[in-house]
Amino acid sequence: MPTYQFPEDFVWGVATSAQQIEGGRNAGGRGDSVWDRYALQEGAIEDGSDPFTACDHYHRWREDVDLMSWLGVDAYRFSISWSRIMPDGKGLPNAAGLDFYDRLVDALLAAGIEPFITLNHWDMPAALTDEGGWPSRDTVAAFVEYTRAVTSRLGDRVRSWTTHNEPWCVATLGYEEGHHAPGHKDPEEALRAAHHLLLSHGLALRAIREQVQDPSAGIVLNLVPARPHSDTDEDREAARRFEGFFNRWYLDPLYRGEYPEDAVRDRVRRGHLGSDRLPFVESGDMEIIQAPMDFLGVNYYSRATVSAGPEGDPVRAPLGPDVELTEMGWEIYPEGLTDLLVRVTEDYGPREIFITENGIALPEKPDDEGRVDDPKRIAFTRDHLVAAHRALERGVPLKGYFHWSLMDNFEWGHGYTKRFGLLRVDFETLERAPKASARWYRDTIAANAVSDEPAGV
Ligand code: IFM
Repeated sequence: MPTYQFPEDFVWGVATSAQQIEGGRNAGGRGDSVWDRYALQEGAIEDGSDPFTACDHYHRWREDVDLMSWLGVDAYRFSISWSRIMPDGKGLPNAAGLDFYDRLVDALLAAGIEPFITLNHWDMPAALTDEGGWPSRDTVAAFVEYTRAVTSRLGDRVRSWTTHNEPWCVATLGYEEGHHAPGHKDPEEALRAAHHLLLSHGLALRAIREQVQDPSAGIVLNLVPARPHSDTDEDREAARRFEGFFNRWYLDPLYRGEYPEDAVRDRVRRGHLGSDRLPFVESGDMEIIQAPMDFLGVNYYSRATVSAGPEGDPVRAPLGPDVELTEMGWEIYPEGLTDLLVRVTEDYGPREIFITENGIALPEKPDDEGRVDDPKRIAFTRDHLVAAHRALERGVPLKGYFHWSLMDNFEWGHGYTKRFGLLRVDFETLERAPKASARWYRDTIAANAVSDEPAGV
């Protein structure tokens, strides 16, 4: 069985986000976020739940740091709750909110775990949504103000900064498809939201560089390769359109300073734009967006198989019974990770890449002693690590891997019905317990290697 040894300085980590684990809805002066408010809408969350307590990490963070020490991770990717720092969206930062992260960062550093901070993992203050949210250009300044508040407090100890997590989700799911907060269905709003996310990224990057010594700063994108369902011209064209809006709409501005022409034409044809002159782009914006980044974070879960729907636009094609799916209904396709990383490297030349999320939701039942045996998560993670290693062999500047997620948590519109954690969380008692996959990941980190053998299963 081959063993895949990772470079000495490869960063092994786990990831979470504030809204999904913290709870402490109004503790320490926190204001409501757009997701707190959205969760209260009838039918918004599959199981009728809310993120108000979540994993109660706000009160149990010490235990969580201890569990990460036990896992042996080098780094912890977490996000700051924007509404804990800026309860009203603007104005003076909330000192108690900053204190919380100050303590967390110190505890992580004391445990030898490097903090990788994300500033926006979807939970903007509800007060800013009232003023227009991401479709409003004013939100850009509010985000930069918030960035300054956080970096001026933590920038002396934290080197790694991510501006936004998965801006496609914020713009498209939040403002076009309405599956995420704030639940709007307006494609034109979504395009403006996407632009303001990108613009605020560029300006926040400047703020980070001004306030952090020797920063490593970037953005995290969820990239989804598209496979045409058949070899017809129509399905191939549908795949082009899918990737144009999902992946290149973000990668092209960030690395080339322009929106992809073909994808812009698609939007004009669909009536989402009046012409190929994007009305929300002002002079100088694209230079700001294109500011060089230290790293690109890639979240990879699956690929999309698409066919041509009405007017040739992409629709998800039904998958055959032989295709293995996760509990989210996503195809398990590790090879796609190698191809994606190689393609992004060739097309855009990022200085460094981190896999900032990768993981699997599974239906799980603990045994009588509360233990969860999750061989499928072990196999999934092992196969994706092998795929990551293949990308390294092909020259991809891959620097680390963060498993999503440290623990079961609030999976947005799915509530608590989808479990992604290495640690099982009992949402009645809030107790955490390592699953078999956590022990396997611990051994993998210790070996700095993954073997094709079904280790620990
Ligand atoms: O839980 C989410 C995370 O917040 C963003 N990336 C995908 C994960 C799984 O759906």
